[in-house]
Amino acid sequence: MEINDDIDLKQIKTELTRFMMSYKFALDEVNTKIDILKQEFHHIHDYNPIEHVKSRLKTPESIVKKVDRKGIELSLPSIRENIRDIAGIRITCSFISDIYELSNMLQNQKDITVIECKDYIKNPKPNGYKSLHLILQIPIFMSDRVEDIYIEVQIRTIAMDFWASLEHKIYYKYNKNIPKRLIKELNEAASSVSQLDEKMESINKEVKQFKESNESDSNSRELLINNERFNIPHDFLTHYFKLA
Ligand code: 0O2
Repeated sequence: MEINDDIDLKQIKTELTRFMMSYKFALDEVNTKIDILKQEFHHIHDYNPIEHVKSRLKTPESIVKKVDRKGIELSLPSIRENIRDIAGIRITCSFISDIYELSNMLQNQKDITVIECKDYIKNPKPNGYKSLHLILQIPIFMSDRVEDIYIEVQIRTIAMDFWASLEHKIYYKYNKNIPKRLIKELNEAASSVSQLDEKMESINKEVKQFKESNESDSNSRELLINNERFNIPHDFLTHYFKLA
């Protein structure tokens, strides 16, 4: 009996580990994509749109709680299909326009399937919560199989993130029963966040236009890649000018 219990526990542990690993691989893959987009974006726009990226795997305890809450079957295939935020990535951007640009760049990747896009920026939650939520699906190639894995990507500005972190703390401090006065104040803070984001966006737009009109680098015969300067070979230039 004891030996059988051991065998069963071992099997369960192996299955659960394989299950969780597939989400870890999905995180690795999407994090690499985000890093490439960040570098490319930096090169094109000459500034870094991503302030920080945080990824997390939902704990098995928290998965089981959600299974309970949603009333779904407690089996791995059912969890795989119904709990779509086991792998989660939160990207914090500088400006609202960066959020949409980054989201489009991700959505246009060939191996990514967009399952759902919830725009809580255009349609904030009643408490004032703002963020862009994407549920994506990505194939993960393993030694003996390919798994299509769901991953949730939340994209928001620094200001939206500041608000959401505080709201989250308050929500749990008051055990989900936030006093009316605080709800009102949080709502007011959410409006201030939106105003700040709009102001920052318009200042950034103006700075960008100023920079573009003063661009002197476009006539230089150098390339800047990974902070290193490279000369464009003379023959390369004459070849291309001949073709033009
Ligand atoms: P954690 O620990 O962040 O993962 P779902 O329960 O996901 O099936 P729902 O509510 O439609 O259904 O999902 P939605 O709206 O996409 O929100 C999921 C996640 O967004 C939450 O995850 C939070 O991270 C964040 N979020 C949504 N609404 C709020 C809010 O009002 N305030 C804050 N601070 N965050 C919010 P979890 O699962 O709650 O937790």
